[in-house]
Amino acid sequence: MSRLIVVSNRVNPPADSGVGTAGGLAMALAAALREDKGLWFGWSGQTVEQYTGQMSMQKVGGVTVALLDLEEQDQQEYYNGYANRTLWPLFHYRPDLVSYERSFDEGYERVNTRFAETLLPLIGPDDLIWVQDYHLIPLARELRKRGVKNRIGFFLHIPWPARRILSTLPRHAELVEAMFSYDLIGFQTEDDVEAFTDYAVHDAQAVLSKDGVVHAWGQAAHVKAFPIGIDADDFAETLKSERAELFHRTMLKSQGGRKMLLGVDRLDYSKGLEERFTAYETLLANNPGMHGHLFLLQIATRSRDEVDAYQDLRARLDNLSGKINGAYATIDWVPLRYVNRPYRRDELAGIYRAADIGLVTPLRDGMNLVAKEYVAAQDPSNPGVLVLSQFAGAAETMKDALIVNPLSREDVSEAIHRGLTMPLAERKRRWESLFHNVQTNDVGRWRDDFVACLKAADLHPTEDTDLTPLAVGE
Ligand code: GDG
Repeated sequence: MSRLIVVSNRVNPPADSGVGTAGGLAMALAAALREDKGLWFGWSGQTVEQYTGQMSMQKVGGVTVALLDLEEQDQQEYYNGYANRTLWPLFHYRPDLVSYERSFDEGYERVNTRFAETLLPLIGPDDLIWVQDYHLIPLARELRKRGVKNRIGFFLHIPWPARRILSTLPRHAELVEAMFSYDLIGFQTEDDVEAFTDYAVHDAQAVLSKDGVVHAWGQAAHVKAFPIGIDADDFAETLKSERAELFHRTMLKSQGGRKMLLGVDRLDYSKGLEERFTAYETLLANNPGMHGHLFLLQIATRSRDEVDAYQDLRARLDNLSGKINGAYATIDWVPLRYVNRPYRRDELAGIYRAADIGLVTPLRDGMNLVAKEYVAAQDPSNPGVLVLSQFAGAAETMKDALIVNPLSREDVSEAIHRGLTMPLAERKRRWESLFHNVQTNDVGRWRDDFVACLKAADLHPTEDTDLTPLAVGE
């Protein structure tokens, strides 16, 4: 019988669905694998002095996991280097923050080779292999070199950049060529699919055929958008838990009748936190009558501390939050509550429910699950308003949010104002449509759609049939 093998950089299924602090990808994958007889393979997050290629198998939160230790040099060159200093900023449209060194590239190739070699003996003849995210783009190529004929799919959780941005990356063509070892390449949005095919057509003379197959470098891959969602049922259960209710009540008490704006993000420059704080400052400056009647709670958990761009961002945010509170706080009102500690998932659910405005304003984001969690947590009889960046993948489907340009402080400030004064009937109408979307396009559907497409994808390499060229974007 065929199994699903999921491969990702880190393997960290939450031990219990309610209490963990796992990020978007971990939550999504654990939910996808829990009911399957699947296997989750990846880096343990540990480093050893000398790489041995040995892995440990364990069962965590109902999921079988196989973990590989890497070396310190791998962590520096592959994870902190190529993945987080090169690809992450580039794919989030920040070429100014990209640092590229050939050693990063070498580390990236080496780790992908190590993954392939270790995974190889675990692969059964009918297994489906599903590779996650930008850390592992060359993995299918390495597996193919070692004779793997199985269907292999790839899903990119972050945006795919415009081709002019991508072509600033040294050896960009090799990176994209490696993607054609997959049978199926999944993106978060139609926009990403378009950006990818645009590159393939213009820079690699690719030909698109009617069935969504892209042909390039003598290979072919199905390319399609699969917008990721949250585990809506699990979230609804979490919301009913005692701890969620406790946090909801505690929050309401601490609000003391004030309106609460809420941001929940990893502390990352792609999330637009500085711009959000500045927009809030503009709201305060333009609306003195609101002083004392609202506050912004920003939960921003520390992330990728070893990368300098993240340390710099932290310092700037400490400064900015201090400046805003210094200018506007009074003896009994703090306008900005800026919190760096993480909260449990059930605690977070209660906090979301208490918020009048969900502020999700990234400068670029593959999808953004916080937007979906915020909607899922609302009280149907008195829902809050989602203010959502046009540059989050979520904006492609969550059209009933107040969509803003996060780079415009006036735009964001006006949307917050509009949300705070929105009549109940409009809030309900918008929320109902958003909630319907969150419930129907949940993580189960994402998994099922991807796996069904992967099963239906032709075995590699595909025959060059039906090569009717199409215009890009068709
Ligand atoms: C990547 C892509 C894409 C945050 N703080 C706490 C906490 N979180 C959880 C949230 C949410 C998750 O982390 C963040 O997910 P996002 O989707 O917003 O963003 P990334 O981490 O950047 O994820 C993104 C995602 O992959 C999935 O494909 O949507 O675009 O960048 O679930 O709730 N969770 C807990 N405590 C916190 O303090 N427990």
